[in-house]
Amino acid sequence: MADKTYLDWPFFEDSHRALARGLDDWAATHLAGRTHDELDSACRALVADLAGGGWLGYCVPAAYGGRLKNIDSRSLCILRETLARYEGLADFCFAMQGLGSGAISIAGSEELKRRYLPKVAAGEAIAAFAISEPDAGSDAAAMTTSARLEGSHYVLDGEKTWISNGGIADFYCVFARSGEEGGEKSGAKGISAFVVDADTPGLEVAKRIDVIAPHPLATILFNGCRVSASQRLGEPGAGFKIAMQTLDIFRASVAAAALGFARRALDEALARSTTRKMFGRTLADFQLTQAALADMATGIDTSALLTYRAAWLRDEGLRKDKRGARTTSETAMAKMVATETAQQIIDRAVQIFGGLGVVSGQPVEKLYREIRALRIYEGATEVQKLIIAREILHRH
Ligand code: COS
Repeated sequence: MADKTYLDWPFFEDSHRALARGLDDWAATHLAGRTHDELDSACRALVADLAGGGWLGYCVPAAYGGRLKNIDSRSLCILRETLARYEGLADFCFAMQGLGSGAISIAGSEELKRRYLPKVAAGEAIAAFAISEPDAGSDAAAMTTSARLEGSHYVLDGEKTWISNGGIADFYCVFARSGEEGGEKSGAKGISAFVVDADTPGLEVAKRIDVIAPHPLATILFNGCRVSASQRLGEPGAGFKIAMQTLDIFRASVAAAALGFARRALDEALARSTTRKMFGRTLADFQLTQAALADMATGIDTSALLTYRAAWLRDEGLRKDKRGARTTSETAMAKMVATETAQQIIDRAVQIFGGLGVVSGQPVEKLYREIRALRIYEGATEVQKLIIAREILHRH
């Protein structure tokens, strides 16, 4: 039984506690023990189920079919933490509906918001976020995909890779160089954001990528892909900031997902160590096991404090209508600490399970594969360090 005492912390309101309880009950019925054969159909089914439960409504604002007036970071974190504790793929499907549509919620025109966001909440459209390129991952501003304005349309050319939901998405939020401020050499400037429907001529899913914790992932090619200028998000050249603002919201939820994986690992380790007989005692009677369990529990609380601080700060900023308030460094700290710590916690859980811990299909074996990518995507740990340092040096 996962520890829920953190819900009493002052970061939360009663609505968050009710959300955590309701979701936990739903997940126990709909996700526990769920298995799947074919990845794409499993993801489509999960998106439909998450929509049916009303959970995707937390990915978009209420005016466009969502549950709350603004996207609420603490709710996103509770959702991802709980889903990850039960089933990593469900967490993935939920997270991508949010990340893939976040740029529309932040910067879309009224028309784009009305066209796309209600479908995201209803699970009728699957969303994707397309920023990374073969030579522009951590250095996102090095992107070279171009968006050339021709009359009332932009023409997109280039290659995006590591695109989650690539191949099953109905639309992609694409970041490309529209060149307002001097073409390819202008770094973060001169990048614009667009919503591109998956069936737009010139958009091709070139290659699916298999990873250790399988989820839909692909390389996407744009070849003379014509997109109406009305599909642009925000002003020309505002794309990099829109991308960073989107990541500011969802990075805290990556920390929460890591926390969910870590909590599950501790639960599994507790169950195993209190029942496994060894040398006439149980594993949990040994001080070395107790030391491991103590480190795991402390790591979980450390991560949770940073994660929910970041989420609470962002929600408070919105509540006070301080729209400019950035939580960039707090979010980066949470993402870095929670993902790195979860990796260690899960590794310890595998060790406590011994040989059984590396048997395919065991929960801790699955967690071991699932956690790894979180230390890389949405800004690798090394990038989070750069971001934290940049922010504190800037304040200094
Ligand atoms: N919110 C709003 N604006 C932001 C921002 C944020 N969180 N972060 C940066 N900006 C703005 C800056 O203020 C700057 O604007 P001005 O020139 O008007 O001041 C502009 O964006 C460029 O910022 P910066 O100079 O810091 O850009 P860099 O190219 O140096 O950015 C980092 C470096 C590492 C922060 C960036 O490339 C990054 O986050 N990389 C990781 C990308 C990532 O997560 N990739 C995975 C994608 S999803 S799997």
